[in-house]
Amino acid sequence: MNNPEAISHSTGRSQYLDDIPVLKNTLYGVIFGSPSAHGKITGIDLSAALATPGVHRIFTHSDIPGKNDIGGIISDETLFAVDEVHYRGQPVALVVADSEHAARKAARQIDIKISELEPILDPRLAKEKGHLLIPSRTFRMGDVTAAWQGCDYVIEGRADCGAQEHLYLETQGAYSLPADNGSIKIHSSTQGPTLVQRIAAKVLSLPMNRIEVDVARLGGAFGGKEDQATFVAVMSALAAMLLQRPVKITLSRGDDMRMTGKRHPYSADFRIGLTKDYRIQAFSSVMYQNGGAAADLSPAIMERTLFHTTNAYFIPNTEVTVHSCRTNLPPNTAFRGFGAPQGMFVIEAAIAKAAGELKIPARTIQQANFLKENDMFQYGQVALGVNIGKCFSDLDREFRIGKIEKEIAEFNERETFFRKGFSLMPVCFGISFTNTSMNHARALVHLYQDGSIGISTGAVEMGQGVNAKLAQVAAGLFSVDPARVKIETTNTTRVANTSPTAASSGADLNGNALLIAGNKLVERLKDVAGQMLGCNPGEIKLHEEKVLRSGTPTDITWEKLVREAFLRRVPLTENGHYTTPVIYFDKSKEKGHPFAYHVYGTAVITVLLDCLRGTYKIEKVLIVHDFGNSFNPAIDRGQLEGGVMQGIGWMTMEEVLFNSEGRMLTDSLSTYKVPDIYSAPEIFEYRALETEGPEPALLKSKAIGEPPFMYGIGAYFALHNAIRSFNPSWKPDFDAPMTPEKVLMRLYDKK
Ligand code: LUZ
Ligand code: MOS
Repeated sequence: MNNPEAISHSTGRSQYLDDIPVLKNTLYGVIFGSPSAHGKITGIDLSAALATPGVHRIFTHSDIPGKNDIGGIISDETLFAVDEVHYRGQPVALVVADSEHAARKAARQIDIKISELEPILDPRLAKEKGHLLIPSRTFRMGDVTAAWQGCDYVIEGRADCGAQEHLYLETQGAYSLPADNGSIKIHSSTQGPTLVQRIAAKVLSLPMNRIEVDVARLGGAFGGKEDQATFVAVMSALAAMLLQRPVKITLSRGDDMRMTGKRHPYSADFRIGLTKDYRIQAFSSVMYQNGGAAADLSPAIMERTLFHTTNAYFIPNTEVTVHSCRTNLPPNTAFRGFGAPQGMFVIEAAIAKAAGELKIPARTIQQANFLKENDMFQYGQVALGVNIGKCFSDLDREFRIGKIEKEIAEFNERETFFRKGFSLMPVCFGISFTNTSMNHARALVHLYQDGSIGISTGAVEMGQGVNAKLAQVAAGLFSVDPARVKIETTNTTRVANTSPTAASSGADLNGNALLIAGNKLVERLKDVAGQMLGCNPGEIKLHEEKVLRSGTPTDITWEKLVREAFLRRVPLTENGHYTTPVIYFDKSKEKGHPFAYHVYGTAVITVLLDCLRGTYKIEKVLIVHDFGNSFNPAIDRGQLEGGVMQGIGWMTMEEVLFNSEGRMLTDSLSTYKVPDIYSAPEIFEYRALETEGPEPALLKSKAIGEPPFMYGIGAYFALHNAIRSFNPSWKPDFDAPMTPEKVLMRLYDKK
């Protein structure tokens, strides 16, 4: 089934937040952000701004009726700054006016006096000064200290990777309406409607039932709207409540880029120990996560890093510590992969460094250490259904890895100013929210008396196709035409207490809840059909819009059956509640079974490097991916291809830069380069690994949102290898992204 929304998206008929018709007394908000990265507010003069034509009111922290606290995990973040500012762009005030233009003009008139303090931007420096967002955590297995002695080679190094801008096409926004009796309705572009509801309730001092959050769909999110849609939504709700008028806020692209957090940059020291036959005996690392000025989701992201530091390898002795460092940057946040890509970059860098020193291909080490069935992860979970070896051998069989390497070696031998590079990138990614208590979902299913179907779940459609998947599941369940199914908006009054649509688990969690609700209705309809036909309901089957009795079609159609059930006063609404089985985690021991299953895959990436210019082309991306038993290959393909390109962007060209005062230098698309059609590989081929798929995955079709992102890490190491081939005297470092400038410097670095 293709995505039924594809046509309405591409013809502009799908409604996004900005397409909601506005009421005529709507006001518009513009956020005034701190002009300084760190300082004390010594004065703020709003008079000129308030005198600007069209301005209604300017809100600051003193207007908040409830708590000035928007922290999702820990309470360390305000909606509006009080007496200190901790990053440039930190919201200080909200200007509300007749038009966005007037509000923006007024915001420029706000006169704020700040006594400057020194900004800290480097996570290592922050750690040195004791600025941590939360206590550091360490995951251990075996005994690294003892293990180093048994290693034939011990190699040390450092790896750094940069931030990444989400660049969702639709910027952050919200539209809030005063509703009956002091209630507020918020249309929000959020991945987490319940989070918006909960935080709005806290700030507005209302019970949660007075706040309704509705989400039609998002124009992209990638994690950027898991937590950071909230402040915009809560500000519009606050203004709507206090002014008793509808208030809309849509961030400009520049404000969005400057004010919101990004993927966390990490800086890590590593040590890796190998035996003569290239078995990794020990790995240790200390990682400095650049968290920005408040915790946001950093604690959970730190945790997912710790879960993914050995990627798809078995390493018997490991010890990894992550420090979550508080710096004067916007609070960094969720981004596709959620800390796992950063962890995987470090182990891949360690392997690349070891390979370089031992003068062997990295692939030799990678292959010698692939995870096997029943191996234990460093967090205590026993690996079951391990497919990494099979992904690799299929990849080799399909695409002849040895032949690709040989062609590259010959090319590099022959050419003067061009080099090619090769890398292998295995991926093992755990599926489930690492926080066990978030792994649950509900679905509400209505059968209408004409046979049409309305479905509400907690899943938010953000372009990933979850609505299409849910419609397909429902159509399969009732055996009806998918056109009968409507997936409703995600709304806190219909489905409450939801987890954000995140962690690649939107389809698994909400789809399984839908199956539970739907199957209850199917049983009920079979009873009705049994009564109508005077037979045992066990003989009844619903098949392609018809009722079958013992396999033979009857004259009862789907429509007739539903109508009859209605007339017989049978309830045609059901609710389903799903919780992921088995999973748990004990934080006091840092051990448990946090993931329902893992997604595996292996990629080969090759690049062509122009050694005069430092420019390059991604030539080939070849993948064998473990989709499980994919029930929608079209949507899964979109996620795979998009994820890989986004990963390649992070590793090769997307560079978020701040100056020493904490001012963002890359706040527009002329200074921040994302992959475009010209960056796409000339050859992009993938195969689906043939497997059954695990039970907890929706219809055994594995989660697809995040895992493919990490194949993109291979692009970095392919470039790394091409540079090494041109400049053998280069002392390799690991500092992503590998932009053309950095490539050029390394091609001629003779130190
Ligand atoms: N969000 C979250 C996530 O709250 N917990 C997670 O484990 C997670 N993983 C990936 C992406 N978002
Ligand atoms: Mo996410 S990084 O919101 O799954």
